[in-house]
Amino acid sequence: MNTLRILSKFVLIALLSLSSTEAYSSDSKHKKNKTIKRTPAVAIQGENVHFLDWKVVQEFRQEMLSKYQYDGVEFDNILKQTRFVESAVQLMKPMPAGKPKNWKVYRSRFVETARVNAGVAFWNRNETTLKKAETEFGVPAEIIVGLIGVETIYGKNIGRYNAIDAITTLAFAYPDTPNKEARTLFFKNELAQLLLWGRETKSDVLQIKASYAGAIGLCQFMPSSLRNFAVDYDQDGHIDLRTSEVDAIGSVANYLAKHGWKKDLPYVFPASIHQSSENPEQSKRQIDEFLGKGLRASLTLESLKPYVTTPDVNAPSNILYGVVDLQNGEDPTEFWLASENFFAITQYNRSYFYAMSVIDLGKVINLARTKD
Ligand SMILES: [Ca+2]
Repeated sequence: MNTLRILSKFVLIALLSLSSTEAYSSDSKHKKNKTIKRTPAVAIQGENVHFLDWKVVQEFRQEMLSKYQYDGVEFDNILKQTRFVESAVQLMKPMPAGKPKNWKVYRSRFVETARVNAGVAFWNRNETTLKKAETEFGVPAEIIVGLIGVETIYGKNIGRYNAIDAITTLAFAYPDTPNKEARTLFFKNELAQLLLWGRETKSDVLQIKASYAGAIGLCQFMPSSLRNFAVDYDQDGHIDLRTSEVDAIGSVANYLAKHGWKKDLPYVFPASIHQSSENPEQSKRQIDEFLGKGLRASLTLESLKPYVTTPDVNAPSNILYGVVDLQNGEDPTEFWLASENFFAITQYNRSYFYAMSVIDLGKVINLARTKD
């Protein structure tokens, strides 16, 4: 859904779950000999810093009033009760350079027994809704189930921050990073969207829970997505991404459909890279150019030849592809040919690892479900 979450997922997991970081350690002897110390609980309550006294907040207030005719009294009332959460700022700081990116390690965190079992249960109790969403939006059940599983393990990790605290803090006190300016604009807009959402739906925004980055509900929508793409799929008169699995399913399907998902289009095919021995530099340049096409499918199978091919004979020749590289630390990089649907998932979170783990988790759950 946004770039920061590529990073935030790692940070959150690293900070909140020592046991999983321990699992990456290849030195199991070391682990046995050492008492595992739990990371201290991250403070999420925050402190009262009188946001209304901040000049930047007053400027934002003026903007809300003039641009959206937002009620000043209401604004003051909400901001008076909004707290500064230092841990949200800390969690936004970039991770120190660590081990090289490793797709297999990343995948193992998301495609694992507990999550697969929870996914099977989720699918079974929402079978009708998932079928309905598939028909209506063209998004297969396995993708929706995979995505909600990767996001929150079906509501288990929904976030315990107050959305307003986290988003306000990040809008006005984003840590000093190279992208601070862009991130500040991003969170200011999300704060505006949250306030507008509250006004439009008569919701008490002080009561909305979120991740430290302000992502809300089973599918972790930012407020702008909540306003623009969430749907009341159980038709009970309001959108509730926190407790309504049906609303979350419809909202994920709608989001993907609005971000380029195409019905019946396959997602990915394994790919082989061919470096020409006659002209290695030229072929490297060509492959790098394919890899540099960004988050979109723009190449035909014909144009990829002879540098990138797939052994899968089912790969349609009349669709467009992008070349995706999944780095595996010291081990060889995996290559895939990805369709527009793969890149639609990257609109949710701009990461190849993320999109591929959504696909893999969904497929594994689908298999586990049909096996029973
Ligand atoms: Ca609803």
